[in-house]
Amino acid sequence: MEHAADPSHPRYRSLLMRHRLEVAAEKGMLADSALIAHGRGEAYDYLLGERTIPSAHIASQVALRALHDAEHPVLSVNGNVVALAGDEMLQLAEKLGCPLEVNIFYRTPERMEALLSDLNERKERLGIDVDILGAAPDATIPGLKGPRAKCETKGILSADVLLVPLEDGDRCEALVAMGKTVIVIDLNPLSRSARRGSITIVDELSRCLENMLSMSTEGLPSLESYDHNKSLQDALDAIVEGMKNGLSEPKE
Ligand code: PTJ
Repeated sequence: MEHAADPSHPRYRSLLMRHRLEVAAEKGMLADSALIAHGRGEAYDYLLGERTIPSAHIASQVALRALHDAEHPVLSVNGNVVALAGDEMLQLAEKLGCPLEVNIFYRTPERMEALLSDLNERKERLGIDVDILGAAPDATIPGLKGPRAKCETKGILSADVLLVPLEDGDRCEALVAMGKTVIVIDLNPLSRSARRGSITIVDELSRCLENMLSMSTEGLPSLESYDHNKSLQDALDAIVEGMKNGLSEPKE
């Protein structure tokens, strides 16, 4: 992936993520509102101190355990997710031995094609063997209307545990209503997805995936030990704390 700025730049990571979105936009992979969604995420990340807070770390451990213990785990990806962390999502799918499904909110045949071919190129470059689903939807998510309901029977429809980063609130609710364990990654602890998900990791997508990829799947905390509301409240508290102390540590 091309680099937007010198790695020594203090805002290098942020610039790199923006650059990845620019490249993906040029390839026709993104929704028109993708950059707005990213900007909202960036704002929350800034307030969280651009770090993985302890409650997010625990939530990601619980999430990895739930995915690892699942009978049929599936990782769902949209345009922003492929652009920002397509490699890491493929690597996580390989680590778990599960499929990845392209499932986008603003669905067009052109975007599906662009995302599937980008993922297939990444898969080849990384030399990993992962099933990439989404090209042949044969089912719909009950309770949702229109193209965003489309999914594959052997993927999202039959999954017992699903990872849905940067997910739309409606779809998250519909998946939970199907009885699935829905793992959300979302920097906004107040979003409908964050609140409605079964497990929510309030962390930046690529940072969270790097953490999950470095974790052993042994000895992780179980879902029973996870307190969803407390985890979200911790994220809000971290934002408030950061705001109170913000000026004592200058940011670039
Ligand atoms: O590719 P599509 O058609 O499925 O569309 C994808 C987007 C993201 C455009 C679509 O799902 C959308 O509009 O999402 P929302 O409703 O704006 O929600 C995105 C959520 O992700 C927001 O709560 C953001 O704070 C959060 N977010 C954005 N960037 C990141 C993030 N969370 C974690 N890491 C990020 N990098």
